[in-house]
Amino acid sequence: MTFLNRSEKSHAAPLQALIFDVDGTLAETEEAHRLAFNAAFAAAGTGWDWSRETYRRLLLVTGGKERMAAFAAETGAALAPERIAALHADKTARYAALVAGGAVALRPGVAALLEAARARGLRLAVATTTSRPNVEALCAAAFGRPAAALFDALACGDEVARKKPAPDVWLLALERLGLPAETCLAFEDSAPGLASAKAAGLPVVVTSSLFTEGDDFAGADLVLRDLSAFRLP
Ligand code: XBP
Ligand code: MG
Repeated sequence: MTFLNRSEKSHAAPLQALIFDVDGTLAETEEAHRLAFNAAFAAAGTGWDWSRETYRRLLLVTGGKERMAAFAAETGAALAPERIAALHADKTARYAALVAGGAVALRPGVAALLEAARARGLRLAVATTTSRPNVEALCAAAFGRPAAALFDALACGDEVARKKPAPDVWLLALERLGLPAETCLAFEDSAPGLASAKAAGLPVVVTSSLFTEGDDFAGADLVLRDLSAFRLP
């Protein structure tokens, strides 16, 4: 499937960069996040254990710390911010160990698309809600290289005031690329991520993922099951 050739549109700016969400887009990472959350909960004796069904619902709250706070609020178990931060730090360490142990692979078509983009002279960036250590863990496991060797710009969740669906992290990626939104193409897997990228003025390709299959992606410029059939304009 070739993404609609932007030059077919009048006054379409030439494509200069691809910007990727990470979780669910570059790789099916959310199951590893879920296991890491549950392992941290067990170690801390919280009695929490998020099923896939519960986690799918909780993913509407972007950001692991925000997600735990939302779950605590709905169960009436108020958790102090320090306790949430400590739980999240433990979860992040456990997630990195799972990824380093090979728990997560790139989704179909991702490596080939990154390579084709580089061959075309396009720039590459990341705009994700997760934290930089998690991006580094995925890049090390999937590419054997640090994130900065693969991407020209990275914008991560804790660097912005408002997480997705706010546009902040995409705007930060555009700022770091030094490019206007209309010269870039965004790749996402979730409805909050789609809303975030659209709010930043980007055209968006959505590849639904394990926890977002069947969600409403109205407004996306292209919706695919994965990137194996995607071709650059
Ligand atoms: C992913 C998220 C993150 C991950 C967990 O959003 O919302 O919170 O689920 O990672 P996106 P953290 O795919 O839009 O980047 O625990 O580090 O937040
Ligand atoms: Mg995502």
